[in-house]
Amino acid sequence: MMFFRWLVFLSGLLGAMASLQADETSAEVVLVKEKNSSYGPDLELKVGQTVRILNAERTRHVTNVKYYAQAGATPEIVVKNHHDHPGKAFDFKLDRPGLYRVQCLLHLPMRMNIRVEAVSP
Ligand SMILES: [Cu+2]
Repeated sequence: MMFFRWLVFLSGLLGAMASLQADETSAEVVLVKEKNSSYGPDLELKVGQTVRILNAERTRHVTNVKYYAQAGATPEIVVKNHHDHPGKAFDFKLDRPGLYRVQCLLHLPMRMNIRVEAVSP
């Protein structure tokens, strides 16, 4: 009986550790799939997270990412004319709070905003 309880405790502990690891990984890297010439809905993320853009269709895309520290600020180029080949992915890191605008050069309606919040200490 004692052994059985110990086993239940141990498997619960291992399960908790496994889910913690999975959460940490998924929190750091956020997957955005290019599909139907769209990046999907706008996102709200945190400083330190990485965006992974995966071209999940056969069409080629050319991604530009601009960073705005605040509304009306001069944009800063984060990703310039990245050729997104079908089946391939690339990453960029959200290293500051503000707005990141993702835009495809080939399909002008194809765009997405990522609002990035500072991480509270
Ligand atoms: Cu495109």
